[in-house]
Amino acid sequence: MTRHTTTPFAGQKPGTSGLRKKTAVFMQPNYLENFVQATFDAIGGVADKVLVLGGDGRYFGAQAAGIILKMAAANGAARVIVGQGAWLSTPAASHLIRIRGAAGGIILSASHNPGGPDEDFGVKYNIGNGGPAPETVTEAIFAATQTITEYRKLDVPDPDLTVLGETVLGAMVVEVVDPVAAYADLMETLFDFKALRGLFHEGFRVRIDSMNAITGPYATEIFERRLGAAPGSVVHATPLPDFGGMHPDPNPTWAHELMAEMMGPDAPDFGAASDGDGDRNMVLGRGVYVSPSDSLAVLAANAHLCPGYAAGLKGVARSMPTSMAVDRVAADLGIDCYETPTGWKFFGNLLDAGRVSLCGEESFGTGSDHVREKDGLWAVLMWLNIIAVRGQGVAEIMADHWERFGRTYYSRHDYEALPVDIAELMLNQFRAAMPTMPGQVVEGLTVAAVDEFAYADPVDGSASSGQGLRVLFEDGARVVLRLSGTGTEGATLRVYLERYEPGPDGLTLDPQAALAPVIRATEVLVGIEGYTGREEPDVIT
Ligand code: G16
Repeated sequence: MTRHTTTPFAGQKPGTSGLRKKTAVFMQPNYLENFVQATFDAIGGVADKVLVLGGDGRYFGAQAAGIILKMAAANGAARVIVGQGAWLSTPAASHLIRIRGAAGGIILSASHNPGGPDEDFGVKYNIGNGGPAPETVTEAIFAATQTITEYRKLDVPDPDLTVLGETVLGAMVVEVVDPVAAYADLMETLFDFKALRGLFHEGFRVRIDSMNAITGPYATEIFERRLGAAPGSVVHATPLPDFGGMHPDPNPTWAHELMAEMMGPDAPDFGAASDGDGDRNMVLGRGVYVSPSDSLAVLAANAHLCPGYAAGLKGVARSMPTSMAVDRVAADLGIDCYETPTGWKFFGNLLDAGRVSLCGEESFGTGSDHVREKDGLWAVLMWLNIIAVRGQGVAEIMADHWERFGRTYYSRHDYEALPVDIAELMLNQFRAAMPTMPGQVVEGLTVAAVDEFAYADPVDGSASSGQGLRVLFEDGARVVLRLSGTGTEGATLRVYLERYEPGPDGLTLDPQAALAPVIRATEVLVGIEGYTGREEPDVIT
């Protein structure tokens, strides 16, 4: 019996990056099955197709993989390539889809959200280019979830995913692969591993915090085995179902152990943290935190020092709320810089069309055309390659960058788990007041323009509206407001703040101090405390 009748669940609408819900929601009978069958139906079925499957090791991941394999078999798939133990980092899954010519892949992860029976789970579908499904596909999936009446699943025991090699499930081949090898090999083609080995041989010290999530095995293989970093350089290196209680979001708040180490006495030369599924990164030097927007700008300015990018960049792209630091680098290099809505899926067309080779977001994501996802360890390797070639530490590289391009002070303030109606009311009131704002002087800043970001994809013309409210001030300062599309509890308000300082003076301020007038002006214009009762953000990046 492979056909099972079912009825729709409300709210199976993919957000910024796939469907994310509390684990218990996903574990209720038919919930995962409905979403997976809707995905298969929305992409025209999976009969005779090859798929990739894996996830970040979080609770319910292996069980979900078993269910999905039995569904793929019942739906007639030819082969599913699955990471051993149902493990694959998101960038590694993207790479496997591409090199194996798969029709697409399913990634089991709620990314940077905590994991465990009381925390979060997620499922996202990536298309044949290796990248997240675009909105046309996610909308078709959502539509299918609303009318679903049956799903297909073989009634057989779960396949064994602990042993490498091929087995047969119904008429489908299940191919269990080493999750790390192909990805680590790809990294060797992009970066100068000989120079990096030299760096470590000379005693360069790193601390790579994998936050008990999926990058542990990847980082251990690449840094400790292939590059000769000291044993123990990778910490929290074993993926655990609940991430050992860590919140695998690589930012100063959640990666506080790494922050303390890097800001403390006898800090290593370089530090980095990854998120649950390995696509995000946070970069630190001894005593220095690098904001993600600055990291993108530094990588763009120095990419040519790495073998895989020696020919120069075709163009760069950033999400709209990401700071404009990379725009200044692009202007200097004479290459295009694209501004897209939040969500890696919006970079896919630009990468496929060869318009850009490097992209990034303020949300700790950077990547290139080597895959179609952001890639945390890739970013770390690029930084180390640049350090090895320039012979400078992170602090010197940052100082040099700001001296050359000026500094874009940047910070994001998050207000988490707000009541949805309050958050929406606040933004609706702001929207209604927008026409009255230009020309107003607030906390010494003059409002130059206010708008709501909309995007027309320059490659296929697809349009996306309602992508963030923007206030531009006359001195070039900016604030952006939007609600997160990745949370699972209430609404998360994100407030993105920036101000440009051309230098040569004023390049070494504390970002919160440098942004104080913009922060005050935002409070006057939006009234966050009045609506929410919150005096402080929950997370500051
Ligand atoms: C996802 C998306 C990113 C996005 C981030 C934050 O990252 O892939 O493109 O910037 O969420 O989105 P939001 O502000 O809507 O929460 P990840 O690492 O969670 O897949």
